[in-house]
Amino acid sequence: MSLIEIKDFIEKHDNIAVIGHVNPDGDCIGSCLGLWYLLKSLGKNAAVCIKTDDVPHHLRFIWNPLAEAQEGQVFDAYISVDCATLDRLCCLNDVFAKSEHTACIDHHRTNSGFATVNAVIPTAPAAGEIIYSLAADVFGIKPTGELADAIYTAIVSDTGGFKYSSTTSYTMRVGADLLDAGVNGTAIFKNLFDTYTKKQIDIVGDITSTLTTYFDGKVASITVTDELLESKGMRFDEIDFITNLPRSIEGVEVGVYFKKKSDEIRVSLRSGESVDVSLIAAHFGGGGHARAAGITFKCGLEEAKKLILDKLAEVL
Ligand SMILES: [Mn+2]
Repeated sequence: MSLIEIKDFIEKHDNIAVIGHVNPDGDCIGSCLGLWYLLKSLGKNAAVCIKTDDVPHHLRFIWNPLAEAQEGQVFDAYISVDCATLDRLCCLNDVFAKSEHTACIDHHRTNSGFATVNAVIPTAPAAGEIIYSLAADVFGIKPTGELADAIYTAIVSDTGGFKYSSTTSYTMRVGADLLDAGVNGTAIFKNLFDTYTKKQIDIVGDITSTLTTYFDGKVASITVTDELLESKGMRFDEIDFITNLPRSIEGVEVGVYFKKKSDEIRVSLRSGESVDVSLIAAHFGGGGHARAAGITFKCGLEEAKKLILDKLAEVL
């Protein structure tokens, strides 16, 4: 299905909920917010179903609390953004599953198209790029101001600053258009990639002390527990910046970040060129992209490590 159908869908409804995924990242926050600004400019009642409290520390600069859905707010349509599966929606899962007025805007290849109207474009490196196309090419609204800032933040986040292999020449043209529209790219880059609290720098030593390599250095892992974070008075989203660290070691094909969070283990996989980690994630019921994917296990840390390392042994 195409973005034209998303346009028809939006035109048919007046009270629209925009829903992101659990553990929202920069693409999720920027894309949901971007769609919200677009819907507002089209005269729609809309809200983003992401709680202001759940917005990660490094994304607070872009978030607009006015976008947050109010308790008991009534909607007649639902659009999921940047979310690969129904059970990863950050809220309203049951309502979404039952409603016939649902749409999905996403770029995850593993997305099965769980809404009534689906625009799943796996060649887009970020959902933000799809929001740009929807605004500029389909609605004829060239993003400016807060809409442009939100989309730029989304794209820069999911492309690692236009550097991942998912970045296309079109992505760069979208970036150029957004800069022409007045986006302060330098400020957004600084907020996303170059601003740390002293606590964040201090904890890096604790985290790198867990660094372990496997399979002749082709795999490297780090492990962070909620006990460590509690002892530092920090939240998991404050250390998102270390996710790519194991993968960045010379010779490493797959970087693994194990997070022990109360009774579950979250695993983030990052790969170089040879391993499609979305297949590994999908094997365990997770999802993501070829170069970046994730899984949640309901088991102990050592068991999760064994499952992942055994699977990696098969594919390396
Ligand atoms: Mn994304």
